[in-house]
Amino acid sequence: MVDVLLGLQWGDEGKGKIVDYFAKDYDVVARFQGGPNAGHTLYVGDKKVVLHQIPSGVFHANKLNLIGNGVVLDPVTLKKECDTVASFGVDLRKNLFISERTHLILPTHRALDKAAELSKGTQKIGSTLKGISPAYMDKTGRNGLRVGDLLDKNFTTAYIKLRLKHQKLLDNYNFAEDISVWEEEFFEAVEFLKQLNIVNGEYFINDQIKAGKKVLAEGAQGSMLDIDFGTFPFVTSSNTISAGVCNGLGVAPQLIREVYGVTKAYCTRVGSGPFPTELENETGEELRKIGNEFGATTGRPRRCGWIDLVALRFACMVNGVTKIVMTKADVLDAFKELQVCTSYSINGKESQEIPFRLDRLPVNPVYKSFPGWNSPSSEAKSAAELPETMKTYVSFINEYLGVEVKYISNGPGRDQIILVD
Ligand code: 2SA
Ligand code: MG
Repeated sequence: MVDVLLGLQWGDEGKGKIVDYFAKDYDVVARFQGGPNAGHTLYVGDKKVVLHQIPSGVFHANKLNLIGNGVVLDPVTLKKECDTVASFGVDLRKNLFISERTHLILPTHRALDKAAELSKGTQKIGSTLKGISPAYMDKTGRNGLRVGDLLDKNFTTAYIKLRLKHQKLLDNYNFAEDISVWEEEFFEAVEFLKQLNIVNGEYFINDQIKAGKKVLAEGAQGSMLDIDFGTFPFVTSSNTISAGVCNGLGVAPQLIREVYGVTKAYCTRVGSGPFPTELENETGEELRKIGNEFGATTGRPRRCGWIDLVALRFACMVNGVTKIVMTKADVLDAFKELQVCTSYSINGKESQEIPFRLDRLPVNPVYKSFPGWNSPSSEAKSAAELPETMKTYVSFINEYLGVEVKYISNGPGRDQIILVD
């Protein structure tokens, strides 16, 4: 069986910490989409580590970690990440596996990402510039190169052929940067990658499942960034929702059991695009400051706002969420009053549905206000110790969503998470 853990908002819900916490109960942790655009922050002892492509179960001994076919993989970032992880004494040759069907991010993909973003001017998506969209375009355009191709003696020829195609596109964009240094790094990293466990990912995972092993599929970004269901075009290029697990790993839908949806107790977004509950004021700044809301990959300040139940209920629906994990509840400790968005007012009409193009409409969030807990909730060790005001806030959310918050994370520490019954 496979359990899924994914983000319900616009990413950065704190998935890394939660996967790290859940990993002890699983045998395999697998990434099924996204790539080095992800930034999953976790703590090993008191050291902060940000993972981009390696699954967040990697610091647990005897757990296997799979980078699935739905991921786009940059060998350069992977090598750097592997070096970091290895410095903690982890032997990646034993516990990291990579699907041969995983598409590669090439240096020209990064260049194309940059060129395309620049050409969009004020309409830019706010891409992390890691080459994600061009790599997925080459996948669906049936041009891309995959990890398994690295083992073919004709890889360099195939690379040069694709590079020439990319060069024409770059010339169209008048992109003049020299990427030869990136290429040098790339080929060095490729040699490193070839030494890792490259496997047939779909047999690997299904054999594990048949042998009774438990798999945790780790989502990256968030549901509202899904290529199909997110706030298109301000989205990433993969299926971030639970359906992505099936085609990103090669597992059948009936093998999926729990879908854990992670949400912050408030909301953030990094990059461009609609964000109805955004607070472009002091409260928003306070959330950013207290929550340390800066991109884990790019360092960009994240936009902050109140929790949006319209978007959350939509995310629960398309994912089939069975349990909710609420993170960063302690960030709200200092606020006297909290707002919860219960509907959108669009052209004077109230709606509880996500419209076709959220970015083209004047959307006013309708709020219900709650008293804050105004106490240091991060010290609570059990549900009984959580402030009553927090329980009221959570109960309202449970009822609205029709799915219950089962875990509340009240601090960055590995032990700061509370099971709510
Ligand atoms: P891309 O790079 O092409 O996938 O960007 C497209 C949009 O998706 C957003 N996106 C993200 N949003 C939140 N977190 C992400 N990961 C990093 C983090 C981001 C960072 O954990 O903080 O460090 O800035 C992530 N990755 C992609 C992106 O902002 C675009 O809106
Ligand atoms: Mg993140």
